[in-house]
Amino acid sequence: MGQGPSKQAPANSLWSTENDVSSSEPAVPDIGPEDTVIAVMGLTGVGKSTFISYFSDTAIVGDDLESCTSTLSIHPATISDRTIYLIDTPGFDDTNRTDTDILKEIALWLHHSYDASVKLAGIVYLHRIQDNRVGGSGVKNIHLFRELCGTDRLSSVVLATTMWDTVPDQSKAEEREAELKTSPDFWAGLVEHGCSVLRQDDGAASATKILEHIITQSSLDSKQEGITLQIQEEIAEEGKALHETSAGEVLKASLEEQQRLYEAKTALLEEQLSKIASELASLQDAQATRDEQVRQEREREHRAVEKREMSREEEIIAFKRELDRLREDLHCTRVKQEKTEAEYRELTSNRWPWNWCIVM
Ligand SMILES: Nc1nc2c(ncn2[C@@H]2O[C@H](COP(=O)(O)OP(=O)(O)O)[C@@H](O)[C@H]2O)c(=O)[nH]1
Ligand SMILES: [Mg+2]
Repeated sequence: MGQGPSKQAPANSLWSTENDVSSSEPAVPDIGPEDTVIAVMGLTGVGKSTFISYFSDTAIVGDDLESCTSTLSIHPATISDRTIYLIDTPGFDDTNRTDTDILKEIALWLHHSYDASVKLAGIVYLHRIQDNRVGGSGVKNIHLFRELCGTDRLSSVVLATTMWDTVPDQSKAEEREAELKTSPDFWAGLVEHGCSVLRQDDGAASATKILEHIITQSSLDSKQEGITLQIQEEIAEEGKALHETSAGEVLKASLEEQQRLYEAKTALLEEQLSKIASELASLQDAQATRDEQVRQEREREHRAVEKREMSREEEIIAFKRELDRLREDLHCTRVKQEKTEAEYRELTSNRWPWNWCIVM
């Protein structure tokens, strides 16, 4: 069914305070005002490329986790013997790109289409039936889409739910679908302004019904004006920069909310960090005090040992002195004794001194 290679749209800057989109290269080559162009939008992984692949062999279907359609691409497709162009748009919540970057690319393409008088015949907005979680990216994406569209001539916009084959409980899924249609947080406003809610639950068959519905709705438009989205008017007619458009405001609010969450988390982490740091400091203080106590205790012990050692040394010295004194005393006594003995021996010897006899 495919009709040649897909066309990649160039990425240009739109997120500036000065609206400089007019200076960018046109991003809609080879499509003219006469062509039927239908954009396929929705969160990453909802099945946009799969939807397009039923009509064109140039669509690249991603696996479950990684985002595959990283840039906007144009796919010639055939439906009921008629050639149309399906625009595969990068989904928000992409693993590799920011939402701002993606909104910028989609807005830029829409702006250039508008400038080149290429009107959208319709939009297929895909949503996973299990993605109604409040606060989840599915809901944020719906808000963005609502603001991207505005409220004008939305009868050829189809909101279609995918992944019906993965829901374990059919009745719960039907409740979710009813909630999507009736809740002002979801699609109620879009339905009020003419969008249809259909199911993409039967592969090529349901996809064909969706496109036929759009083509029929579009042909009912007598002026064949197609859809002019709010974001196209805001940029082209009102000269707004992307962040000043309604969709840009939604993204800005979501980024601000995210920033507030991060700030709160940072404050909490900083508080925990300073608590742990002060606990660590008081532990270190206690450890330093204990170290000082141990050091002082060791010093005291050391001094006591030194003192004991010193008094023992002094005792030894005193003993040595005493010993020396005693030795000296002994020596003197011995000398005296020897003298006395000698004297005694002399006294008691029988020998008379000869001069003594002469004198006698
Ligand atoms: N079970 C189921 N898987 C689907 C359905 N539609 C798409 N997928 C799968 O979901 C994954 C993402 O699809 P893809 O078309 O690349 O999503 P995109 O990011 O929106 O283009 C792929 O593995 C598809 O085969 C569906 O209706 N049911
Ligand atoms: Mg894709």
